[in-house]
Amino acid sequence: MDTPVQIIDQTITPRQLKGFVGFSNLPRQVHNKSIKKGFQFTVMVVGESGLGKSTLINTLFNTSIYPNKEPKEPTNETPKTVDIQTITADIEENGVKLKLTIIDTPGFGDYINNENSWQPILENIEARFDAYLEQENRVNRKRLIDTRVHACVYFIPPTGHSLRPIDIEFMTRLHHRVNLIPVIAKSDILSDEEIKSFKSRILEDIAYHNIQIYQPPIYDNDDAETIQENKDIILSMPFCVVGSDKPFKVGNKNVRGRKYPWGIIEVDNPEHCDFVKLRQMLIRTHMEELKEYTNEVLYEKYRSQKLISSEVANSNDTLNPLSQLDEERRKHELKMKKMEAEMKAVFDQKVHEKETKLKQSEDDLLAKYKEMKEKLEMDRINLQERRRQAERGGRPGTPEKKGRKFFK
Ligand SMILES: Nc1nc2c(ncn2[C@@H]2O[C@H](COP(=O)(O)OP(=O)(O)OP(=O)(O)O)[C@@H](O)[C@H]2O)c(=O)[nH]1
Ligand SMILES: [Mg+2]
Repeated sequence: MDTPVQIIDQTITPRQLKGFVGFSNLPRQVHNKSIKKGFQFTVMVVGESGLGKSTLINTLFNTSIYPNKEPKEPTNETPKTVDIQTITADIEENGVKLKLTIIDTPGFGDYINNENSWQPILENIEARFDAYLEQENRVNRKRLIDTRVHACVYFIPPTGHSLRPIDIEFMTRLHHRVNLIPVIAKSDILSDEEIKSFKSRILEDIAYHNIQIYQPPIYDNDDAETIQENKDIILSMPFCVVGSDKPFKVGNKNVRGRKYPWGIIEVDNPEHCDFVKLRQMLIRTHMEELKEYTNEVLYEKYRSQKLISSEVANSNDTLNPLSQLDEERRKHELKMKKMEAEMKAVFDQKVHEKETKLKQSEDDLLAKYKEMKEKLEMDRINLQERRRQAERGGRPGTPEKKGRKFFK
């Protein structure tokens, strides 16, 4: 006999453990597993040629992910579209492995007509979503390889004015598919004042166009220090960055920076630029957040939009039986109407041909009739003439005599 399920009032009472149980080790277990598997992280860099994309990536990961550039062979050919290049690097720090993928977009904004520069980039991001979706739909989903783009660093040229139409277009087209992190490139060429006003102008433009850039979340249960750190990060956006892998001696320290006649701009000095804050957010504190947001919000939105559109397409294919009958009847009626029209056209054609023929023979008959009539008339005249001659006594040409007597 089954015992009926009892609904028990579940008042949760905190219990004191009498000794060490061990589940506090759970975060460590998860952590160790992730370390063993290694982490995957994919960053995209977008910006015009020469804005320092490759240099910044090398500076961020403190390694030569990008080899030194070979000087380009002069060529008459200019590529017509944005090219997309992928570099993968396995890096390791204190036993933690990171499979880093950098997606570079040389050619963005480099053409006379840059109208659709954003398109191949959006297509690339969506193709990566599709690849993930395809893996999720497989029967064996044990080892999903995540090649989705987790962050897109967008390089704004250091003009000091405001966002250009191409920047606004790019961000508007991409913000619902990727975590956008706008940065002011080569900010060492701008003064502190210029950076301040440029930043606020950019933020105004971003707000005006309802562009969503990545915002690190602030959790109430974080410690005060983390909350302050996150607030500082948010306040510094869009980060003004400087890239350099050249070390210089400052005092007795080696620093990475760019040398000017008046001094050195240090990459890793938060007083000099926001490079440290970008690295903090992208690599040290929010890498997992960026991945989660990509998975739970951006990818989820893409996936459901895709499902809805494929359902609509399917529902057009599979109508219910009644509408299927209706559809068939409609098709049949159309076919009948078409046949009717064709038959009528053939009939009209035939009638027309017959009419033309009849008209022709009517004309022929009329002509024949006329001819015969004329012939008959001639015959009649001839006969009359002969009759008159016969009456005159067979002498043609003799006029009739008056008072002529007949013998009996
Ligand atoms: N002043 C200044 N120059 C920089 C900075 N970052 C890079 N550069 C210089 O700018 C030039 C181009 O840098 P790259 O990193 O190759 O630029 P890129 O955006 O990758 O260029 P493409 O690969 O052609 O798209 C190099 O001479 C760099 O040394 C920076 O922050 N400030
Ligand atoms: Mg480059």
